[in-house]
Order: sequence, then structure tokens, then C-alpha cells
Amino acid sequence: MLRIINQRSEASTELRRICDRTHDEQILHKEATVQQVLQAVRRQGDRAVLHYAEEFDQVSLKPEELRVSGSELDAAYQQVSKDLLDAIRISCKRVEAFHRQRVPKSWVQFEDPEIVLGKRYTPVDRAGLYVPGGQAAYPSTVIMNATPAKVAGVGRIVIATPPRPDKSVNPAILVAAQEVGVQEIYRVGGAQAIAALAYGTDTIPKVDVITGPGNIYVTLAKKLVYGTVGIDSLAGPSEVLIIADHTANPTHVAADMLAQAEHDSLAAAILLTTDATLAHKVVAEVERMLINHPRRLLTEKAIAHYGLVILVDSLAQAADLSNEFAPEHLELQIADPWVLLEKIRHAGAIFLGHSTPEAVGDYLAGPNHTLPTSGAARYASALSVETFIKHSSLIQYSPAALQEMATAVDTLAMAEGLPSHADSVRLRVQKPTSAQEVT
Ligand code: HSO
Ligand code: ZN
Repeated sequence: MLRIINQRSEASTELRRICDRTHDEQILHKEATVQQVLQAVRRQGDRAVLHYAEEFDQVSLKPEELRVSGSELDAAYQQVSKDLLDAIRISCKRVEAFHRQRVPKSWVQFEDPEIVLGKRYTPVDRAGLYVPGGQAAYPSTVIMNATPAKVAGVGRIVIATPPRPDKSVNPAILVAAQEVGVQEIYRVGGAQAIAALAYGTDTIPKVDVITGPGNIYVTLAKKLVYGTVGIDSLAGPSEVLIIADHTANPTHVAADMLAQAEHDSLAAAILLTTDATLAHKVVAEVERMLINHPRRLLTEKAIAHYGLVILVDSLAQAADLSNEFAPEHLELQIADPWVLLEKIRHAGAIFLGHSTPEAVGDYLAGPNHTLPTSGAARYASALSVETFIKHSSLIQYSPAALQEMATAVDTLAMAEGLPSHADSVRLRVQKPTSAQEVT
């Protein structure tokens, strides 16, 4: 079921097919639905939000039920095990420590005594985090999105997450949110949640940045509200690419491939290896592990469509193919991962060596698990403190500095046909005439 290929040209074509796997024609039709939802929420606020909760999620809520109450937040602690709470706390601590490293700091610098230049960093005022519901309601999503916002110093952080059929929100999500320090949680999902966060309603505040993963409707909504608000990225289905040599353990490689495939029937799991024996063992291991897999159906589907083993001639060739694909997660299960790292150019997160399964990064290593997918690692990076921060440029010129630059500004302004630009400098540097001195 997991295919093995060894032709360089076929490898590139297959990798491209897998990378483009979400570009289906249905997207256009869905975009029209999402537009409708956005417009309705923009015009009717809470009324539309409640209407779509009923229509899409079959949950009928009153406006005052949209926000998760204090008693529900408290009660959530009774509904999670001590072990889960401890694990959430370990994750929070490690993820926060990582994100506190190298937070951008404002700076000013004197180019010479006459000119001051710099950058002043300020967080956004409000951030909205989307946390999916259903099978993908993960406390780790809360930790990975809320922590950088908190470290950035965002004043107001709110979470939107869809209610379950009984109106409740998964208690693990409520606990994780409180552990990071977020108490403002709204039970709203789908495109209507993104619309509410982008435009604001009577109950749900308008925010400046929306982050977090979601289904195709959520992703399309984020794309469409971009500009009204900032967004982190457009998350596609998850993917892992593993480069393995003869030193890799086939059972571990297979487990890591399934760890990705079990996320979603559109998830991708790709192995590039120099070792044909390992390739065949991995295929057999994947088959074996699938037999009793609790999420067998969707995992099998992902492996069948977007699982692939490519035999390569060398690790250098593997690095080239990996760079073409620009994976969200890259694992280097090889003897000397730091040497091959030199050749790796595009990847959201890189896991080095045999004892670093992606799952440690998903949960608690520290770096963010929200990563660029579908080839976006060519130009984008992990969610970070910077996602919630922007900077203002700082510029101060003394009269002498202005005098020195006046001619160049004047020339550029006149070349662009903008005389008032030229005047704004000229009038400041000209020696005042006696008439001007009088006035
Ligand atoms: N691998 C997912 C993140 C995740 N894994 C959440 C488990 N929970 C996308 O990076
Ligand atoms: Zn994962």
C-alpha cells in the first residue's frame, strides 16, 4: 500500500502531486459559502453567529451562552486527569521558555551625532486564537498559539472554539487556555468564528490578528479577512518528510510516518532513503502497525494517497528532493544529521538524529508546532512571538543632517514630480530671507 519508487523524475512529479493535494475544484464553491457567512456576520453580528452555529454545528445557543462562563472554566479542572494537567504544565513551561528567547527588542542607533534611526516594537492590542473542535480539539494547539501571544505582551487574548453537540467545550482546551493565562473563550467555530473575530460582534471582540489551524472553511475565511486583520498563515494538512540511512530503525521510521498520517486523511508521510532494505522493512512495519490502529480508516487513506517511499542514490540527492518539497516537518534519521543540515534550505522544523521523533516537537520541545505547510516553508516560518508584534521605524534628523541630505531629497522629489516634497525640506534648510524673518 505504501509505494516505493526510485526514479528521480517520478520522484519530483510525485512530490509535486502531494504538495498540491489541497487544490481541489470544490474550493471555489466553498469560497462562495464562506463569503456569505462573512457578510452575514459583518452585518448581523451575534444573530448570524448563532444562526450558523445552529445550521452548521446543530447547536442552539443564546447570546449569553457564547462566552464560556467562569464556573465552566473552573469545572474543567475536575474533568482532566492529574497526569494530563501535569503534562500540560510541562509543555507550557517549556514552550514559554523557548519563546522568551530572543524576543525582538526596540533599538535606536546614532548613524552619526546628527541622525537617530531605530525600530520600536509593540504588540498588537488584541489577538484571536482559533482552536478546532471535534477530533482535532488539541490542548497543544492552545499552548502553541497562546504562548507566543502572551510572551509578545498582547493585551487581550481570546479563543474561539466550536461547541460540542451538548454545547460544552473540551475541558482539556479550557485547562490549557487557563494554564497559559487565557480566560476569554467563545464557543463559536467555522467561518463564522473567523468573521466574528475579524469584524467584532456585540459579544465577541474584534481582534487585530487571528491565528490557529482549522478546516477548509476556517482557512478560506482567514484568507478572505486578511487585510481587515492580520493572520498567521494558511494551514494545510500536516506533512512529514523523513530522510533515513542504514543507521535508522525501520520501526521508528514507520511509527513517525503514521504519527503524521493519523492526523488527517490528507496528511502526507514521505520517506527518502539510501537503503533499499530499510525501505522494504518500513513498508512492512507500516502495514503491521496499521492493522490495529484505532484511527485505521483515515490513517490508511492518508498512507495510500499521500504516503511515499523514494529510494535515493545519496543523502545529497535526498536533501535536493526535500528542498523541492519544502516540508512542514523534516526528520533526519541518519548517522550525522548536522552534516546534512548544511544542505537543507527549506523546512518548517528539522528534527535531528534517531531520538527526536516529531511528537516531541508537537508537544513540548519548546519550538512552535504551527508550521508552514504545502511548500510554504520556501518563504515562511513557524508561528512565533513576531506574529503578534509589529515595529514602527524611528527617524530623527538634526538641522545639520537635513541640510546635508537636502539636495538629494530635492532631486528625487523633483524627478518624481512632487514639488511639495521638495519644499518640505527646502523650506527648512533655506537661510530665512528678511521678509520671512519679519513674519
Ligand atoms: N503535528 C501537528 C501538530 C499536533 N500534533 C498537534 C499533535 N497535536 C501539526 O504540526
Ligand atoms: Zn502531530
